[in-house]
Amino acid sequence: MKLYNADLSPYASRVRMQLYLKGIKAELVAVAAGGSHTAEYAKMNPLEKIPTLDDGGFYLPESSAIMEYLEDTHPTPSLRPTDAKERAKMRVLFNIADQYLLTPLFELFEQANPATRDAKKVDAGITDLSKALGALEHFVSGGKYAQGSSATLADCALVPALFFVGAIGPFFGQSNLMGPKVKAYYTAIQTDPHAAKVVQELGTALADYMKQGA
Ligand SMILES: N[C@@H](CCC(=O)N[C@@H](CS)C(=O)NCC(=O)O)C(=O)O
Repeated sequence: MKLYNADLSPYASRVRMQLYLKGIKAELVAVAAGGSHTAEYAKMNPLEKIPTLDDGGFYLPESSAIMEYLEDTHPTPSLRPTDAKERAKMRVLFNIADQYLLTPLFELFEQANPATRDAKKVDAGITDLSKALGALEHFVSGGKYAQGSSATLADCALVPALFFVGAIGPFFGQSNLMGPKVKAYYTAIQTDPHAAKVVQELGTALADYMKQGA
């Protein structure tokens, strides 16, 4: 099995965290910047996005579809709660990371350079991000895992998103955006070696990216 990956991608990072948590040995194939927009890549994934899973010639795009597929094909350990209400809550937490956190984070990332910054876009981004973090504060447990006593797909999505909250906020003088439960959760989840590995990979990839941009 292969995962077409970029260490800095929050979408690929959530799949890597799932692979680590489940002990699935997949080959990580690094896709260079722009590499998803080649004819060869588009044959596997016409959406031209990272990640793509290759399971023996079965090519699957979209991180959430990949993650559900991996749960179906590798059921243990399960990262989906069995209780219907807990499973539904996992999907809410996942969507908060996937849509409500990542959308303003990408918008803010584009405004990182003070020389070309649009103050209105920054204000809108910080407002949306704060609102999403407020919703997360409502739903998250505040313990080691986003919900319950073991890792779920929600943790896989939240860890990369919260890494970017911590990394991007300071560009705009916002180093304290997380509420107390989210902050406690993000600190505690990093005692899980698989989460810590993903945070470390993201940190290295971001440092490399900043060096290239400088
Ligand atoms: N909905 C997709 C989003 C994937 C995505 O946007 N990946 C980014 C990397 S962070 C990408 O491939 N960007 C390349 C581009 O759009 O040119 C998923 O969940 O996999």
